[in-house]
Amino acid sequence: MLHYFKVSIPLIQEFRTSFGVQYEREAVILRYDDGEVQAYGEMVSDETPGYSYEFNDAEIIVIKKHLAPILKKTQDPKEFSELSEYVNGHNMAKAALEMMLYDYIAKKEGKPLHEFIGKTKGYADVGISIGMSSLDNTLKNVENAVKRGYRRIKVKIQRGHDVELLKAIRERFPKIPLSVDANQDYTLDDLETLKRLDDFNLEYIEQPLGKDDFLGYTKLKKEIQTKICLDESIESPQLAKMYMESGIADIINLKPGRMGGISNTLEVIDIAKKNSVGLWVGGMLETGIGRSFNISIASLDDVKLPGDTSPNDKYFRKDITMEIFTMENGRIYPFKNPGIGITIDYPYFTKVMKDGEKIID
Ligand code: OSB
Ligand code: MG
Repeated sequence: MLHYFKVSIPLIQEFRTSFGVQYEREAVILRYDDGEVQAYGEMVSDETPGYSYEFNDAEIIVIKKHLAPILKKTQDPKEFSELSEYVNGHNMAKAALEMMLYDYIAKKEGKPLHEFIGKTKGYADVGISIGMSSLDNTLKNVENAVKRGYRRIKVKIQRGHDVELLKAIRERFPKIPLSVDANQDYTLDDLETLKRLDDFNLEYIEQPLGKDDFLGYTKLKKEIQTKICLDESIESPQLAKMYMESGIADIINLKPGRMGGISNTLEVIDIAKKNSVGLWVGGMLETGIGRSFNISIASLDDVKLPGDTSPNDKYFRKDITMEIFTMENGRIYPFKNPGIGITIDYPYFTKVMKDGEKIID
C-alpha cells in the first residue's frame, strides 16, 4: 500500500533566501507498507516553484498519475529509476519514490541505509545554512552556530546583501570555515561584486549564477579565485558530468532528493572522484525522514566536506519523527536501525497533516 501525506511544520525562525521566504516547511511524505515492512520517502520540493520548477501539488499529480503505477511492476529502486525514465524531468518526484524503495530494501535486508549503500565513515560532518535577516540577527545566528560546534557556516547572500555582510562576519569571526550561497541570484553583470568576494577567504561560493548558465560559469571561473560549488545546476548525473569535466564545479552539493535519488547520487559521487571534485550533502529543510537519508549519504567515505545536515531543532520545535538527530562535536551519527531507522510520531504527524490519501492498494 502506498500513501502520500502533505504536512506543514512551522519554522522556529523564517528562512529567507534569494528566491523567497519560508515560514513553514510543507513536506510530502510517502509511506509504503507491505503488511510487514513500512518504508518512507520525503519529496524535497516546496509549496512554490522557487528553488526548482517542481512544486508539491504538481509533483503529487506526477506521482499519482505516472510514477506510482511503476511500483506495481517493481520494488527495486534501480529498476524503478529505469522504468521511470520515460517521464521527462521531475527528479524530485522520482527521488521521493526511489529513496523510499531504498529504505524498503535496506529494511528487508535488516541493514541501516548507510551500510547498505556503500563504505561509510559511520558519521557525518555537519555545517549549517543560515538564512538572510538583519545584520545583527545574522551575526547572532553565526555566533550561536560557532558555539554549537558546526564545522562550516554558510550564509545566504543575494545582490546588495553580500560584501558588507561578509565584512561584518569576518571582523567578528576571522578564521571560521565560511561559505556563501546565492541561489542563482547573480549574473555576469555583477562580476565586480563577485570578484570582491575573493577577499573573504570563503570555502566556496554556492550557485552564484542561474542553474542553466553554463556559458556564464565558464566565464566566471576565469575571473574569480573562490571555488565554485553547484547546487541547483546539478539535477542529474549527466549535468554533474558536464559541470565537472568542464572544470567549472570545484565542489558539488549533493542532494539525493534533487538528483532523482540515491542511485543517481552514487553515480555523481563516482564522477566527482574521477574529477577530484569535493562533495558535501545539502538539505532542503527536510523533516527527520529526509534528513535521515541525507545523513546516510553524508556519512559515506567519499563525502568529505561538512554538509547542511544540521539537527532539526534548528528548524522545528518538534519533528514528525520519534528519533531525533543530535550533534556531538560537529558530527551526527546515522541511526542504527534498519533502513533510515525512524518511526513516525503519529499524534504530532496527524496534527500537522494537511492532506493525504492512498495512492495504490
Ligand atoms: O540552496 O541549499 C539550498 C533550503 C531550501 C532550499 C535550498 C537550500 C536550502 C538550504 C537549507 O540551504 C539547508 C538545510 O536544509 O539545512
Ligand atoms: Mg544551495
